[in-house]
Amino acid sequence: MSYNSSEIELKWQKIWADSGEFEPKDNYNLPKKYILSMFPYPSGRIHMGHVRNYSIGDARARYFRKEGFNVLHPIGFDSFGMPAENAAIKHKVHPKKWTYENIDYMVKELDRLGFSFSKNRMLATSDPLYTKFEQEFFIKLYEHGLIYRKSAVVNWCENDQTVLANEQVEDGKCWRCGHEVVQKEMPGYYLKITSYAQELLDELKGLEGHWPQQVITMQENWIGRSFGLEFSFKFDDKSKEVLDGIPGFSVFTTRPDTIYGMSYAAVAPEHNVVKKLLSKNYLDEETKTKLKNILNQSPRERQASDKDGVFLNLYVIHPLTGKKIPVWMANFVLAEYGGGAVMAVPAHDERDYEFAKKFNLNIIQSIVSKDGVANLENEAYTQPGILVNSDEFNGLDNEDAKLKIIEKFEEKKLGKRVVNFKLRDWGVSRQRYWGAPIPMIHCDKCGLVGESFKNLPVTLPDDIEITGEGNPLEKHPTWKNCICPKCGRPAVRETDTLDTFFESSWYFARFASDEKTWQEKAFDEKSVNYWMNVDQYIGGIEHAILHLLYARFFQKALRDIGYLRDSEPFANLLTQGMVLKDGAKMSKSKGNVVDPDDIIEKYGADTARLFILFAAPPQKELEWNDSAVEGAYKFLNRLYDRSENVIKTTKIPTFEHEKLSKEQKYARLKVYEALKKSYDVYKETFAFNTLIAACMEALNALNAQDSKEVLTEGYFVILNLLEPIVPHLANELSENLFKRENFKTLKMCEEVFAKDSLNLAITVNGKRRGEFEIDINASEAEILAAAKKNVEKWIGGKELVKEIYVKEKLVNLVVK
Ligand code: ANZ
Ligand code: ZN
Repeated sequence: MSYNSSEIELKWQKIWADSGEFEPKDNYNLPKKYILSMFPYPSGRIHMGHVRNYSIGDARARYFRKEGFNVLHPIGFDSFGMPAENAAIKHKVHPKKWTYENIDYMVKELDRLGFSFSKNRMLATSDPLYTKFEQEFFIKLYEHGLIYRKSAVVNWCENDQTVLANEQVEDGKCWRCGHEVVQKEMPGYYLKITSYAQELLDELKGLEGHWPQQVITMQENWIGRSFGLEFSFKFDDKSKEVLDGIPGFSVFTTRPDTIYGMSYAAVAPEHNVVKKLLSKNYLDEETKTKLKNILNQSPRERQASDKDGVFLNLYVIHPLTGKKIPVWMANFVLAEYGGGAVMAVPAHDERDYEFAKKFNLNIIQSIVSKDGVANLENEAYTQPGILVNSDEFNGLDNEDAKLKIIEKFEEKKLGKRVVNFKLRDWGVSRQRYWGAPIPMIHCDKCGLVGESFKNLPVTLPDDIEITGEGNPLEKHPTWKNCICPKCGRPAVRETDTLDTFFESSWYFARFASDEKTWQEKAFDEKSVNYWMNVDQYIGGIEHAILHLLYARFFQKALRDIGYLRDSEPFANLLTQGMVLKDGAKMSKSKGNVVDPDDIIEKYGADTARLFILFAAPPQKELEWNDSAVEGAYKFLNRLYDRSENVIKTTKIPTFEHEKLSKEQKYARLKVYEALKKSYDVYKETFAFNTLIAACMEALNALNAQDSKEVLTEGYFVILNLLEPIVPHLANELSENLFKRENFKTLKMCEEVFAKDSLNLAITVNGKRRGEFEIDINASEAEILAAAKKNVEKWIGGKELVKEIYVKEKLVNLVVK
C-alpha cells in the first residue's frame, strides 16, 4: 500500500492558500530573511530547472520561518519578450493573451508543487502598473544623464526591418528569415553602465565568499579593467595632406614597455581615418570590397576569422624614435575600444604577430627573457623579461619599464596613464511590440522630451498586426501621435520598446516594497529598507553576466537618483546546476524532457521535491534518474508506514541516555547527527542531499531498535528536518501525531554524542608503540596500568622513569 500523495497534498495546499501563512509580516522588528529564486519567463509550462530552483529556495524559506524569521519569498513573471511575439506569428494568438494564459497555468503548476510563495506580491513585468514605474525611472535616469540616445552600429535584418541581438545572428544570417544580416548605424537609447565600471568592480570584492567565485571572475573579465598608456600618433606630412589635415589618432596600450618593438600601426575598419579615405575616393576597388566584407561581420565573427587587412598608404611617426611607421586597416582591431586603433608589436603580441607574418611586416624584438633568449621563429614572445633595442631603457625589467616609459610620455606631454574598461554602455532599444514602451516623445520644437509623469504608463495598443516584419508600433495608424508635454503641440511617440533585462533589473526591489503601497509609488522606503537586500538569491549560472551585472548596476543607478538605499542587491548567490537527462540538458529539441506534471501525478509533489534535492548538491549538474525517483517515493512510503508505531503526543519523550540499549543509543545518535547536519545545510552549504541521507540513516536506525519512545522522539526530529523539503507529508504526519503546533525549533541533545570509551595512544621514549580502548570512567591509575600492560614488550625489564597521562589523548612512558 502506498500513501495517498494527491489527497494529502491538495489538502495542505488548500490550508496554506486559505491561511495566508506565507505572507511576510509587517512587523519590522523581527529578524528577516529575503529568499528569492530568479523569476520565470512564462513560456507555458514549468520545467525541471524551475522545480529545482524553487525547491531549493522553498526549503530555505520554510526553514527560516520555522526558525522564527520574518520571511519574504515572492514570485512573479518576467513576462515581456520575443517568444510571445513569435507565438503570435505562429499561432495567430495575441501576445498578451498568450502571456497571461501561460502565467495562469504556471501559477497552478507552482501551487501544485507546494511552494510557499508570498502570493500577495505576485506580479508580471508586463502589468501596466509595473510599466508605469519603469517608465518613471527611465525618464528620471534620462534627466540625470544616466540614459542617453546615440547612434551606433547594430545587427540589422533588411528583410524583417528590425535590430537583432548578437544571439539572434547565426552565421551572419537572420535566425528567422535567413536573410543576410548587416551592421547598420542606428539611433537608440543607452544606459550609462560604464560610469559605474569601477564601483561594479570594487564591490565584487565584498561578494567574495558569498557569490560563486566563477561568477565574480566572469564579471571581472567582462568589466575588463586595464591600466596602460594612451598617446596620439602624428601623421607624416604627406599623409596629413591626403587626410585633409587630420593630425593623427589615439591608441591605448597595456604594454608601453614594448614601444620600441612597434613596427606598424593598425586602425579598425570603422575608424574615421578609413572613412576619410573612403569619402575622398582614395581606396581602390579591391580594398573597398575587403572593407565591406569586414564591416558586415560582427566583432565576434571578426575575432574568429583569419587576420586580414590592407595597407592604407599612410605613415605615422614613432613618438620616441621619430621613425616612419606604416598604417594598416586590420580586422582584429575593435572600433569601440582604446580609440579604435593600436600600436602593433608583432614580436610580443600574438595577434600582431599573426598579422605581420601574413603580410610580411617587420618583427622587432624589444624584450628577451632573463637568460637572454626569446625565439620569435614561430610565435610572439609574451613572457616577462628584459628590454633590448630600447635606447635608454635597455636592461630594465619590463614591469619597471612600463612605468618609466609612461613617465617619459607624461614628462614630454606625449601621452598619459589611463584606465580602460571593456564594459560598454547598455543598449536597451528594441524595435518590437511586446515590451515596455520607451516613454519619450519627439517634438519638432522641443526635441526629445520625457512623457509627463501624470500620463504614465504609456501602454501598448491592443489592435496591432504582428507579422514578424518591422515594428508593429511604428506601423500602427495612430498610436504614436501624441502631444508634446512641454509645448502642447502635436508630437510623435518613441516606438522602440525596452530590452526585457530592464524589467528584471529591479523586480527584486519591487517585491521588497509593501504591496499595499504599490499603486502610489515604486518603492515604499520603510519596507524596502527593511527587506533589502536579498539574503539569498538562487538561479542559473547563465545569468552570470547579463542579468546579474545589469541588476547590480541598476541598483546603484536607482540609489543615485534617490529611489533606493543599498548598493548591492544580492548578499548571497547560489547558482544551481542544470537538470540533465542522458547526459544532455533537458530540451524539447532533444526530446529528453521530463514533465513535472507527470511526476506529480504519479508520485506527488513531495517525491519530486525530495528527489531533486537528494539527487545532487544544488550547485552541481543533476542527472535525471527514474529509479532514483522511485527510491525517493519508497522512502516517503516507509516514513508514512512507520508513523503507525509512533506515539501520538505533544510531549516528546525524554531519556536517561545512559540507561538505553546499544541499538537505542545508536538510533538517537543518528537522529541527532542529522539535526546537527541540518544547521549547516539550511544556513550555509545547501547540501540537502547529505541531510536527506542522514535522515534516511536515522530512520533505519530507529527501525532497528525496539523502543516506541525512542522512535517517537526520533520521528519528531526527522519530520521537522524534512518539513522544508517534503512539506505536505511532513505537515500531515505532524498534525496526526504531534498536533502541528508543536512543530518548533528543535533542541540539540549533546549527550548522545558522549562516548562511553576512550581511545588512547601510547608512546615509549617518544615513539608511538600502541593504542588501547578503555572505559570513559576509568581512573588515571587504571589508565596507566592498562597502558603499561599494552606495551609490555617495549618496557619489559627496563627501568620506568616517567609516566604521563595526557588527558583523553595519550599515555607517555619513558624508560632507561
Ligand atoms: C601594444 C602591445 C604590445 C599590446 C604587446 C599588447 C601586447 P586589454 O588588456 O584588453 O586592455 N588593443 C588596444 N586597443 C585595441 C582595439 N581597439 N582593438 C584590438 N586591440 C586593441 O588589451 C590592451 C591591448 O590590446 C593593447 O596593448 C593593444 O595592444 C590592444 F606586446 O599595445 B597592446
Ligand atoms: Zn514640444
